[in-house]
Amino acid sequence: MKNKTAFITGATSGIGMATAKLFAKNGLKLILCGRREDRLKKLSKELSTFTEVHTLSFDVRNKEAVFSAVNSLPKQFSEIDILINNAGNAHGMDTIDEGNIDDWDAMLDINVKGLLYVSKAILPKMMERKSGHIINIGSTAGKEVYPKGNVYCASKHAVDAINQGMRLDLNGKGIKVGAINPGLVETEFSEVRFKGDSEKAEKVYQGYTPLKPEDIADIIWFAVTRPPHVNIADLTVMCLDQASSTIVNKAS
Ligand code: NDP
Ligand code: 8X3
Repeated sequence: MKNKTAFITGATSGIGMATAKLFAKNGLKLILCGRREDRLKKLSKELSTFTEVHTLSFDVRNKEAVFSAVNSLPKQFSEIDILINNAGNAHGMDTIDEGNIDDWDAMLDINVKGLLYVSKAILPKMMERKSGHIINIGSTAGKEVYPKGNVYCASKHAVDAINQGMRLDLNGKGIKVGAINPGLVETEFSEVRFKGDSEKAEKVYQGYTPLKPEDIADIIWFAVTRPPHVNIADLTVMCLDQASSTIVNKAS
């Protein structure tokens, strides 16, 4: 794995950051992405003791910015072996009649279209080299809809469909495609969903032991370290206290 280069979207927080740290400790060259430049700088400094790091700050919603960022990569970072399509969030949690249209736009533009733009920008070189590995971060929300989850669940169901479609279309091209679908993971996810209302965000994880971002990073690492003929196509993971999108045992 030491000579491989990984491109991680959403590396400034949560699952993406934990994955960046684990990859760095294992010596992968890293391209770390996110909008918050201060965090990218800090992370890059921290991980540069382990490996070479390049940062790209762009909003995945902006297709020109996505393509110009990917096309700006210095030569030593231009051959991407692993793409972790992780950037994304939920915005709001409302019934469909009360939902905020700007939240709907954000979720569909970031979680679905952003993932497509980044993949489209990175795929040509993987196709040329007949080699690559794309991991799409889906969700249990991409397998099952929960009350007030409507559009977030739709965006993650779309990730599930895109993951399947990518795998079909890239079959025979030497490129692995797979999804990791986490259940509840304690990250900044709920802070973002509830627009900075920390009390509401904390309540999501009260009374049970949620997954940690490092748990998902471990699974991503497992997926990328399988032998060449093995592709983890679709993996769903929940914490022990969670049985489905709606059933979480809060009495542990
Ligand atoms: P965090 O909020 O901790 O991290 C989200 C990351 O996405 C940040 O690095 C953020 O960077 C980036 N991001 C968000 N919007 C944009 C944008 N417009 N352009 C570029 N980057 C963006 O959440 P998680 O780590 O939990 O989420 C990561 C992924 O995991 C998401 O796809 C989420 O849907 C999925 N997931 C999360 C679960 C959970 O319970 N936490 C469960 C299942 C799936 P920045 O703000 O700097 O741009
Ligand atoms: C994040 C998990 O259950 O909050 O995708 O939708 S959930």
